[in-house]
Amino acid sequence: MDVINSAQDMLEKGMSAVKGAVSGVAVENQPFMKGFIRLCSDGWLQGWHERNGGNLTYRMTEAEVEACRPFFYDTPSSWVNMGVQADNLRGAYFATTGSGRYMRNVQLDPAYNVGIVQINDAGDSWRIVWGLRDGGKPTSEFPSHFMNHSVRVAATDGACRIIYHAHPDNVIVLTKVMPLDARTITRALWKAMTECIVVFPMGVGVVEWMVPGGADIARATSELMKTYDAAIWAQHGLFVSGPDFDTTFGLMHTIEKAAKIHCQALMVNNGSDEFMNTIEDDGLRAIAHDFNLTINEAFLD
Ligand code: 2HA
Ligand code: ZN
Repeated sequence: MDVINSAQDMLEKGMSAVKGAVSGVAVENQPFMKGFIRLCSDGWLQGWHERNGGNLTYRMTEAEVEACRPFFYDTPSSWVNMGVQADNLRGAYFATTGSGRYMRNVQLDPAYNVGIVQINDAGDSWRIVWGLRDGGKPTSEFPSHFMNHSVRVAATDGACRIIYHAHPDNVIVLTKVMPLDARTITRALWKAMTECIVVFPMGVGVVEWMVPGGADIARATSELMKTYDAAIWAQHGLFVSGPDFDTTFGLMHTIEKAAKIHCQALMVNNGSDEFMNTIEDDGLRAIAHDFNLTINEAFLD
């Protein structure tokens, strides 16, 4: 009887997978994946993703996992240990760009350039269940994304779903000419453009130059992401986090625009900040008051 029941069970599961695959919405057309693809294209158009630069991960909801499950591989990849671990991401599913694959190409062929990975019950390994066709792997920065997700999920009561890394020019320029100090760089950005303190009231963290792609830079970045929702990597780029694609892309865009204004103002002023108009600290306090913001007070004089 048991054998018959389990055979019936298997048949039903098989049938529902077939039905889902026939009638369901393809992974590429799921709303979260459309948002994912659009962000990759927008980042490319901004000039932040030369060659295979930059990467994106999205933590899927349970409903999104179920909508995609009929399209998952019958045989997922083997488990790959990440060298980092997170209790609050045990069993999670992430959409991720591929290592060595180009943001520019995501829109043309999502199933080749993007994948879905499942995290194991121990919270320390991934396996590919969809996409990353032809031997692809998750982004080389997956350990950093994973640790940042863990810290931001905890810091935002589960609201954070996205980690986005890009190579925006002007942020990188700032790290070549300014002290690598979160307070100094945040103050320059806040004072470049009035709405910055509204968009990133806690400021921006700064990681000194480090070798990319490993567990060390992952730990250093995630330590900062306990406080900030964005962290600069010196001479490399920027990591941002957020609850949805608009907010996350908007944070990257705003920080880069403020960096550009700061750089250009210095350039047209012959590299000097003498005689430059600025937003005084009391002005920043007044914005915080009127917009009811909790800001990083330690960054004000
Ligand atoms: O090539 O941006 O930091 C992807 C990267 C690595
Ligand atoms: Zn990078």
